[in-house]
Amino acid sequence: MLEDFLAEERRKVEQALEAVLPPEHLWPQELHRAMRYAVLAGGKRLRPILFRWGHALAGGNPEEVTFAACGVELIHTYSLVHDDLPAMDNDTLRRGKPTVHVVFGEALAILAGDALLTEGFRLLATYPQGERWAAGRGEVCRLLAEAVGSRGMVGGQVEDLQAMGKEPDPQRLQRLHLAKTAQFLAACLVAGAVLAGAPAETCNKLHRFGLQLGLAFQIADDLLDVTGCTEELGKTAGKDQIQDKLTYPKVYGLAASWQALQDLTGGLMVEAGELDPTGKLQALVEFVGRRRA
Ligand code: GRG
Repeated sequence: MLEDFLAEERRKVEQALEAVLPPEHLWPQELHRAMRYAVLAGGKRLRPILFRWGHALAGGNPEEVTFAACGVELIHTYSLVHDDLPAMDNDTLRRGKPTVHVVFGEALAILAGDALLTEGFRLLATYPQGERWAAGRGEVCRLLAEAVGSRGMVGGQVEDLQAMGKEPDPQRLQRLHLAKTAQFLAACLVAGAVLAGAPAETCNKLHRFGLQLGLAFQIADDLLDVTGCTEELGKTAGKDQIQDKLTYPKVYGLAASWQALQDLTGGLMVEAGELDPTGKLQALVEFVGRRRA
């Protein structure tokens, strides 16, 4: 049931991504090829799925927000393309394929990332179409801009780079994980709910839940970097240790990090059951807790 639900969600998102991405035969062809290569290379599609489920939980029809949800996947993919650049993590493998700068060159990778970020916000500002969604679209753009800007993901990326090689610091780690990963995931869930006209109380509840889910997601990511293999992850394993990144295992060790992940997902399962009696949010929590890639 869990696998079927997530597979079906992914299928719908992939289909919509295919439709919203600029076609390769249109000028500028090389840029569009790079954008499509990055986005259609695969990935879990967790952020658009959270967006759709935030909408469903607040009483909306998720099919109405799929194009908007594609916006967050484009924004996410821009961050991966830029993160892999030589000036940042300098990685050659992502989603099981050579990274964008390896295939298209560094300049085009920078520009493809820029275009994906811009196009992502264009989708959020455009969909769903129609006057009755206008206020919701504006609010969604605002809250996502906050989550991925200097006080969110980009700030987290700066902290990530600056914390390399420094002493383990639990407070800094928490701030880094919240900013780099959790705020964006939480904002995706809330954005869907905002488009369904959810009251502030519901949005706040989903935001708190999304932040915890984001922390669990990032702890799992830190653990997978140590325990996963490159083939399964689709990206180079063991890089955090090589680059001496500030991670959960670095601060707490492996056993305590596993325990923290179990504790967090245990609490999230209970909350997810309360927020969503259909069990689909619980399916997402379970996926985050036991993912292998
Ligand atoms: C370059 C502005 C800028 C930000 C980069 C997202 C990010 C910040 C860096 C990527 C590296 C990383 C470990 C980030 C933490 C968030 C995270 C685990 C991203 C990977 O997301 P997944 O696992 O990727 O959802 P897929 O490929 O499944 O979509």
